Amino acid sequence: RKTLKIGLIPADGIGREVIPAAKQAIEALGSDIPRPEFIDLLAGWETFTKTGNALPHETVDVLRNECDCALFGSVSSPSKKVVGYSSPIVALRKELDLYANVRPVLSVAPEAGQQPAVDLIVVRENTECLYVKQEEQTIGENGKEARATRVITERASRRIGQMAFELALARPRKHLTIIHKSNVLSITDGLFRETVRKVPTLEGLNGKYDDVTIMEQLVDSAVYRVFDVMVAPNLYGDILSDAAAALVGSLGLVPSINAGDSFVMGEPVHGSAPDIVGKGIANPLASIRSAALMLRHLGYTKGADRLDLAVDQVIREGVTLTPDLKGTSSTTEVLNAVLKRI
Ligand code: NAD
Ligand code: K
Ligand code: MN
Repeated sequence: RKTLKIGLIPADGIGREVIPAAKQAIEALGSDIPRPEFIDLLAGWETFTKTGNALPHETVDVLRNECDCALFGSVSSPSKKVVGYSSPIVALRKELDLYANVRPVLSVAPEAGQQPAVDLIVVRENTECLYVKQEEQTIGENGKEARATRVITERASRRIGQMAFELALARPRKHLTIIHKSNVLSITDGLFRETVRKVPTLEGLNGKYDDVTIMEQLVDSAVYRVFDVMVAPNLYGDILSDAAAALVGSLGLVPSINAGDSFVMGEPVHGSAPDIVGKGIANPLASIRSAALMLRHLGYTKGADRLDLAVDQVIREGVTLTPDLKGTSSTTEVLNAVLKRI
C-alpha cells in the first residue's frame, strides 16, 4: 500500500493544539486512505524569534520535494512591523503557488439528511491584491503619508475564476457570485470582475459552464446576504469568510484549503487565538474539517466523508463541544468524541 506524506506545520498559538488533533483524526481512518506519514515542519513567529526566519528554507524544500500535501495551523503576527519578519503563511501560499483559498461555511442540520441552513463557499484569490505587501510611508507636506499597492492580474483572476466555476458547477444551485467594489475601484476590481465573467468563453471550455448562473455583488452589501459560491480578490475573500463564520457560530468550525495545480494545504480559517492559547479549550473541528477538505481535494472521498460525518455528528449531538460553541468540553474531549464516531 502506498503512503501519503503529510507535512505538519502547527506554527503558533492554538495551531499547536488543533493540528495534533487533526493528525490523530487522519490516523484513525485506517485503510480508507494510503498509510499516512507525517513530517513535522517549522514556521511562525516563535520560529522567527529563535532563528531569525519565520519560514525556514527546509520547510519549503520538504513540502515541495517530499510531501503530497500539508496541514497548517496558525501564525501569530506582531501588531507592529518587526524588521526581517514577514508572514510565513502568505509566503508559503506564494512559494507553492497555492493560488486558491477555498473556504466552505457549512452549518449542521438538526437531523442527518436535512438541508443545512448555511451552505456556502468563499473562493478567495490567494496570491495578490493588497497581500503583495508593498507598503511605504513618506513625509509629505502635511505630515506622514502611507501607501499600499494593490495588484490584480488577469492571469490570477482567470485561474481563481476557473476554480470557482468548477466548484459552482459541482453544487446543486450552481450560482457563482463575483464579489468586487468596482463602483469605486474601477480599474483593479474592474479587471477582476471582467476576467472572471469571461472565464466561460475561454478556449477549449466549449460551454462547460453553461449551467452556472453568474451574479455579482458589491463586497460591502455581500456581508449581509448569503450566496452559494462567492469568488473574491484576496482581502475581500478573507473578510467575507470570517464574517460568514458568524453564521455558523464560531471561527473554530470553518476550514479551508490552499490549493494550487500541484499541491494542497489544509488550514483552519482562524488565527492563533492568543486569548485562549494554553487553556486546552481550542476547538479542533475546523482543523479536522480542513484535513477532510485536503483529503477530498486529493480524491480520498471515503476518508473525507468519514471525518465530516463524525464532526457533524458531534455538533448535532451538542453534548461534547468547546466553549466557543457554548459547551464545556476540552480540545481532547472533543477530539475523542470525533475519534469514537470515525
Ligand atoms: P483569531 O482567529 O486568532 O481569534 C478570533 C477569536 O476567535 C478569538 O476570540 C479566539 O479565541 C476565537 N477562536 C479562533 N479560533 C478558535 C478555535 N479553534 N476555538 C475556539 N475559539 C477560537 O483572530 P485574531 O484574534 O484576530 O488574531 C490572533 C492572531 O492570529 C494574530 O496574530 C493574527 O495575525 C493571527 N492570524 C493568523 C491567521 C493564519 O494563521 N492564517 C489568520 C488570522 C489571524
Ligand atoms: K490559520
Ligand atoms: Mn482571516
